[in-house]
Amino acid sequence: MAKSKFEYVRNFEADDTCLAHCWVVVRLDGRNFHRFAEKHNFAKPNDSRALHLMTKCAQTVMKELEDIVIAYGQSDEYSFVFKRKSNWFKRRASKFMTHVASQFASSYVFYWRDYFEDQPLLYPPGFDGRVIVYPSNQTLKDYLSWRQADCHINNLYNTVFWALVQQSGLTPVQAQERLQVGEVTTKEVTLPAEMEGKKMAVTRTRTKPVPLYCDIIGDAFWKEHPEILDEDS
Ligand code: DGT
Ligand code: MG
Ligand code: MG
Ligand code: MG
Ligand code: MG
Repeated sequence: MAKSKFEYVRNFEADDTCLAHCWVVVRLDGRNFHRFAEKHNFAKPNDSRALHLMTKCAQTVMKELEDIVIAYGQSDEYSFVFKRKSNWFKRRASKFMTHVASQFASSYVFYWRDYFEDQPLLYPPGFDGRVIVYPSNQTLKDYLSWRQADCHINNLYNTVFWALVQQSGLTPVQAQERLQVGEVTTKEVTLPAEMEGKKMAVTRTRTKPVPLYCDIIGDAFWKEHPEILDEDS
């Protein structure tokens, strides 16, 4: 093919290839969802419509895009893990990130009415994205544990804090003292089924991502689903 004299501008493109053999994680986060939640009358602290819409979008991303082995979401964020050996778009970080973000954002608008029947969408939501590369199974599991621990800290604490203040009449200081628990640890915990706010989608096959609501910090989940981290899957 003939080349024009302008071809050289390609050399200005930065190389953003993700390091080989590493897990590639794309994390999305809703832009200014503090405001978005208020304007759309999200229930506090957890709006199940909003959380289930997020999971629907994550399932759509997993179905439409290649090589995603697990996704974990909470609040206004979702993380997507691409398999170590993925060579999708030659592992270019910008391709991973922009495809996930745009597919997720368009799904959020597309499926909005299925979840928010009586609440019109008032303006177009946006999501930022970042790419993080993890070199081992342990660092990947620690990343996911970090996000779920963040979920526990925010949800458990906020839920109980506001119940103490709004329902039991404690002052914020009294509620905070009551909830003083020292350093947060991330050992295995059993979550009450009715606790909304932490959600994750796991896929075993290309075509059917299944939403699960469970602990991923302890070993039990990873022992039950060895295929997720399987080098050859
Ligand atoms: P950002 O991400 O820097 O653009 O700004 P925000 O406002 O999105 O901040 P972020 O992502 O740290 O915090 C998420 C916000 O979304 C937080 O203000 C609470 C809100 N949010 C997320 N899920 C729910 C929910 O289910 N109910 C309510 N009421 N608010 C929620
Ligand atoms: Mg933020
Ligand atoms: Mg946000
Ligand atoms: Mg957030
Ligand atoms: Mg094109």
